[in-house]
Amino acid sequence: MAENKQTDTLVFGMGCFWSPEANFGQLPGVLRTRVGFAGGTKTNPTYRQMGDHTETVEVTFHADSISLEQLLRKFWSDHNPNRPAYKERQYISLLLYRNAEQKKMMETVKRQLEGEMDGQIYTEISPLHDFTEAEQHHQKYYIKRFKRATERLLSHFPDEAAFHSSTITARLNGFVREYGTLASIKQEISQWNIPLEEMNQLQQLLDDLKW
Ligand code: MHO
Repeated sequence: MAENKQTDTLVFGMGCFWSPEANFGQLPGVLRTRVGFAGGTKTNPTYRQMGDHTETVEVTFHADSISLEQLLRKFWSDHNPNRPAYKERQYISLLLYRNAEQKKMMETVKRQLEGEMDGQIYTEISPLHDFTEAEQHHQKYYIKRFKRATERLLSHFPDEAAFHSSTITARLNGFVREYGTLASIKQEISQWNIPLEEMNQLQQLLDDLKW
């Protein structure tokens, strides 16, 4: 996907980070995703020792293709923020704003939804300080269940980090989790602003992958 359009990022927690990475990664307008730990104070958190941090997803998106408001509405419609927190803060419903504009939009949409459902939404809205990327095996967790396809895809990237941060990996990670279809990914790719040769290679690759 073209990188030259303006991008924005949103960091949120809505339970185990594997699924929301797949769910948001399949959305047209989303450029890349990664999972990590945020919202707490512990330095250098890891999966085994995340301290007071929460499992979160960082979504980078083209704001003129998908709006922050759309993402926030999806965030609230796709999990239950009323669920009591367990395992301390690991799985809380959490929105982390990067600036005053994001904070305002989060509070506005939350208020609107509370009005619509006539109830309280227990989502914490806090400032984003640090986002620590989770261990590599947690990135694009679902696609890696498909070992042959992953190896095939990986061979098209210079390294694992490039594979993890690519748009096509985000889409396919959603597809294998049954968010979105291969047909819709192929259709979307046909609109991408990339050189024809690259486009043909990508479409061929999608046809060749065995799931
Ligand atoms: N251990 C749980 C959650 C993993 S998630 C990265 C599971 O296997 O589903 O917290």
